[in-house]
Amino acid sequence: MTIALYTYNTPNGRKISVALEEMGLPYSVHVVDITKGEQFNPDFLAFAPNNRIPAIIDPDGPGRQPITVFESGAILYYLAEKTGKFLPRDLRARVPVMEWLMWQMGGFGPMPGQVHHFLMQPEGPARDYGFKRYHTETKRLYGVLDRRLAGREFVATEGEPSIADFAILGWAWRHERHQVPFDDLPHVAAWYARMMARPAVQRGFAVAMS
Ligand SMILES: N[C@@H](CCC(=O)N[C@@H](CS)C(=O)NCC(=O)O)C(=O)O
Repeated sequence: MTIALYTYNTPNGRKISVALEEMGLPYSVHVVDITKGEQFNPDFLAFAPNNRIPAIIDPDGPGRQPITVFESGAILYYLAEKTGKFLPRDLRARVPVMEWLMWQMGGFGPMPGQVHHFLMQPEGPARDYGFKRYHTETKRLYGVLDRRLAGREFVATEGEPSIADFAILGWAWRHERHQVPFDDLPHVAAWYARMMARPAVQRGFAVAMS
């Protein structure tokens, strides 16, 4: 049965279209235009109470009953559990995936997101302060990621990516917008190229959302 994906052309939205493509799950795309305030539509808020994309409705959830899921990290976890893909069953192997998924959700998303916000502000001391603070923190996070990826193919698994890679990729996709070139991040650059070369990832980023 087809999963309904409520989304928009943003890092958090792209994480889920990438994951759905990688998992080979059928899905329909329902664009929520957040530039027009559609995230406040009561029909959307009924299952996405934080008025943010992405969210999904799976008509074939646990017990073959429908389920709704909001928060991109929770959606990735749900889809991985549903399909048995991109999240190891073994607890020791699963822990690093959850560590790096939480690392993304808690920092490598909120911090570059603030860079995007301050870049849109009128020039002045407030913009400069906000940009410097969040850009510095964003660059620190990229450094953490680069050190983690040294000698590794994927962030938290070996042989194939995990949901943590999909989560992080969504934000790395916007590295030019938050002004972090990969020149001094060789391991991030190699991982990014590796991930972007995957046909399913390309399909996930190509899904029309406007
Ligand atoms: N923690 C949430 C963040 C979702 C989020 O911030 N979504 C943005 C687009 S990337 C949004 O819907 N913004 C709408 C708004 O700010 O009103 C998640 O990972 O799902």
